[in-house]
Amino acid sequence: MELPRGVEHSWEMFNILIRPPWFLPEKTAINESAFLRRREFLSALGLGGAGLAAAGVMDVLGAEEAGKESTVAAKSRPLYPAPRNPRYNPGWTLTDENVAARYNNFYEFSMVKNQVHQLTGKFVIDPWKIEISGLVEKPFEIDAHELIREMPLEDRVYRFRCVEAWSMVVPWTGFQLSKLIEKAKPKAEAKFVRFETFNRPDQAPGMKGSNYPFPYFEGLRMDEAMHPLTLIATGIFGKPMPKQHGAPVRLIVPWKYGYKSIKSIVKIEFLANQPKTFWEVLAADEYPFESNVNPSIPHPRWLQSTERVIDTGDRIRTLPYNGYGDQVAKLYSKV
Ligand SMILES: Nc1nc2c(c(=O)[nH]1)N[C@H]1C(S)=C(S)[C@@H](COP(=O)(O)O)O[C@H]1N2
Ligand SMILES: [Mo]
Repeated sequence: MELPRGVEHSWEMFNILIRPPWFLPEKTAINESAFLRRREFLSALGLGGAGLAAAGVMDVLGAEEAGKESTVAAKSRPLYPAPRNPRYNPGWTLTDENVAARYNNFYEFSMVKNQVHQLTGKFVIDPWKIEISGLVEKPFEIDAHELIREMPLEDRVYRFRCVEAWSMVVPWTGFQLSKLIEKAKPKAEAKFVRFETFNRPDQAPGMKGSNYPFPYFEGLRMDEAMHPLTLIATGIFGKPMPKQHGAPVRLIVPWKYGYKSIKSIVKIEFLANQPKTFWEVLAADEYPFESNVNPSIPHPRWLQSTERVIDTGDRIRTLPYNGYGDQVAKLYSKV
């Protein structure tokens, strides 16, 4: 959202073909998924990475694709797909899985969406310690993978709306954050929850020499955190969370702009006062703490009334609270 200023966004909003040299059109991303399907096909035939390296495909796919499946993914594979919760199973058309997996905001790796998935090769997601601290009865630490196996996982289809005016519809796997909060037993003074992402420049190339205030941090009010729509997501499309989507665990708050949905969480802290958030620190007028999806309040640099569906390219109307108003509007009605 920062570096692509006036470039990414003008392209998003007006489809103007002014692009920096590193910009790869989405057509390229779609071609890459053809490469991946070819790779899956070859590995089914017993032709592994070596054959592909010879074919020169490895350079295109990057380290992530060359790496073995992580132990965390292997251990949790039997948990997926989790049962779909019928309450969150509307008839919406799902976004193409391969398009979603190559169109990621994850600035710790890259500011270029279709490069993120290629730069996660060194990112270690197992073991993964999560610290639960602050205003709780008993602070504790738990391995993310242990947590994933402890919690009852379910599948939910949600709309996801980025502040940059693109959107997707995806099935997340996970559990309600409220269930983890109940485990943590916050004290009565706890009114906010703060989340923090890992801090490992050696594993995440976008963090190296960056001016951003990493590690990424976010926050919710306690009632927002306790809302049944708020998820700790552990997977997507019926599989363990790929690194580029925020493995091993991330937040999903579907009625707020995407940047609230912090990835790869290492710390959950309970606080009496409203914490600062990553994008708020960078530009408070553009990315305030609350950040509910609202088509009638334009971003200072573009409109929010419509959004572009990332796989079809369709431009559709943005809904208040991203379509979840019936469930969340009451949180914001001042009496
Ligand atoms: N740690 C971290 N979390 C993050 C981000 C990030 O850069 N770092 N980007 C946010 C933004 S702006 C969006 S739109 C979503 C993108 O999630 P996706 O790649 O799974 O679609 O992640 C959010 N969570
Ligand atoms: Mo975003």
